[in-house]
Amino acid sequence: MTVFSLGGTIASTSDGRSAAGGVTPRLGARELVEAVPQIQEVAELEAVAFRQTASGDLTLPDLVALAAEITRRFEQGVHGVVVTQGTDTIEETSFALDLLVASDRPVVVTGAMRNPTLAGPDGPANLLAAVQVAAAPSAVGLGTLVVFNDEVHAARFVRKTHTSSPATFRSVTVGPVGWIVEGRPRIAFRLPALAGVPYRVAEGAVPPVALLTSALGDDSRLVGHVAASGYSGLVLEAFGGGHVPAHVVPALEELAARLPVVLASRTGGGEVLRQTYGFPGSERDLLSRGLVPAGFLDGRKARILLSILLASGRDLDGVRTAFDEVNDSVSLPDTAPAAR
Ligand code: DAS
Repeated sequence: MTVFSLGGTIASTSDGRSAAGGVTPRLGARELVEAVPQIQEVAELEAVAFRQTASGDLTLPDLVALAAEITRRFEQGVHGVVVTQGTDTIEETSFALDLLVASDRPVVVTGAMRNPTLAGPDGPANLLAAVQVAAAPSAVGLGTLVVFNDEVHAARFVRKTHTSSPATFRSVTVGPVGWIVEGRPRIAFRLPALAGVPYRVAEGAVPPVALLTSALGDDSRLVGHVAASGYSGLVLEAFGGGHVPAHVVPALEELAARLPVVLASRTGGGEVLRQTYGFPGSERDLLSRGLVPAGFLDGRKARILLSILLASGRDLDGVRTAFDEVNDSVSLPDTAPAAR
């Protein structure tokens, strides 16, 4: 097994000279692993200090490079990989790895909310649990997972929901796919991996994608500046099931004729509707004007997918198909009424 460290709270300590300066990422994968002797009983490990940063400074090119390293390890026979990093962006990085690593072998991302200088740091327990999951045969074929606070979450659904609680990671739409009890991972249900969708992204070449959120009373004037600002696409986190004020529709239609515009929901749970509401600015209206439905992907995850698709040269049809493929990875029971 290989553990890649990228920084974050799990790796953050003070410089030892003064408590006034706050903690910063200093510990590498080897130090993190050595602090948890129980890990040796689970797996033989290679420890790689890949980046040393706050997770908001990570970039998609960093993740493309990490995915290439992970893929190389799997080709060399490594069974599973653990990535430690800052929690602030785990919901995006884990989904990027889900898309970029085409393998059935487990990739597990974890971190910590309490740094090692505090009472009850959660990093060691999270790291041990992540290694236990990455070593488990039951984790094969599940795609990238986030293991935190003794829960196992699918990267497609998980979000950071609290600024300081160790129970910050939640998957509002589906719940955790499993948990860890007495060191044993229990997988309660299986989501098929996304590994069938091939993405070939050159390191360093990721077109910029804007993310905007609808808000009550906002005139959404930024929509009109997206193309001129050099963005290659837009993800719009709309109200509820995918709704915007009626007066925003012309600007969105105009933009969607030039760039991929993806319609997500700002709610953080469920999926964007397709065929319920008919008012101006409703999901039916917007989809009929060329916007691409994000499905169950929230705005941040939709932005990661759109960025990777544009970086791998997909056109609008290719973008549409890929959003459908990712959503179809979780099958919808066939409950639609028969056509008359
Ligand atoms: N919020 C910190 C963390 O939880 C910092 C970061 O994300 O790098 O790790």
